[in-house]
Amino acid sequence: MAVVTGASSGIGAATARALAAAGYQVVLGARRIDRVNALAEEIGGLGRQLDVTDEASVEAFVAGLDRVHVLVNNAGGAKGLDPVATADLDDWRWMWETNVLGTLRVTKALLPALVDSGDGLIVTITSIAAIEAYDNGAGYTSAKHAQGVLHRTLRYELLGKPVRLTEIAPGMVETDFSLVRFEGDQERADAVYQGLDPLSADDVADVISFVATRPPHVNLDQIVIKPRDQASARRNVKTG
Ligand code: 8X3
Repeated sequence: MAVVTGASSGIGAATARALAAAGYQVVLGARRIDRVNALAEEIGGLGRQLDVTDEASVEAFVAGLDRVHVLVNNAGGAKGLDPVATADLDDWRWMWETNVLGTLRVTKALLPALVDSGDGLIVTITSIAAIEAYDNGAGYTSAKHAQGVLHRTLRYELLGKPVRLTEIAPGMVETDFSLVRFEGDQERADAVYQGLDPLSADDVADVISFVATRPPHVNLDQIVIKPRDQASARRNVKTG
């Protein structure tokens, strides 16, 4: 069984599809229950409502999931692109709650089921923002760094237990990521990906499916995946 958070759209939805195609029974979690149910039906999986910022919601989500082979921590995102000098505290709170504490809550709750499976895998979708800092991005880069460190710490703490850990750190992927970051401003979101060839959610899901189908002794620790047109968070074919 594979569990995917943030499975209603983007990388999460594409990953749920890819893991189902690889033969997994997939449990899809997201706040938008109609969307996860529709996708679950399409791929023969199970949709369940999940708000990773809410302890009770996480508890209800994991109830009855006793043996989990794969957990994909995908729920998260960015809000705003502001310099530290004018940082919006609510945006920061949202980013830390979803990316960092959300990953912590779900991972903690499913850890016993992952160990009990005898061959567990935790895939956490961070970002190149978990590795680099960039101007106006501190709310997001700090949250992604923290999420990355949480995940990498577990790699040490679980040594000797039958659980693998893979961090996937994508660069530009065309999903509704920028639409959320810019609060629904479609023009501004589109401009991010115009003039270059970004990754698609399927490109990333393909790699996650590869990771999940390696034999149990093979641990892909960290995978950075960017479009050819992007060399770093701050440099792409448009910026030069
Ligand atoms: C987002 C990475 O390169 O779009 O996680 O800022 S990038």
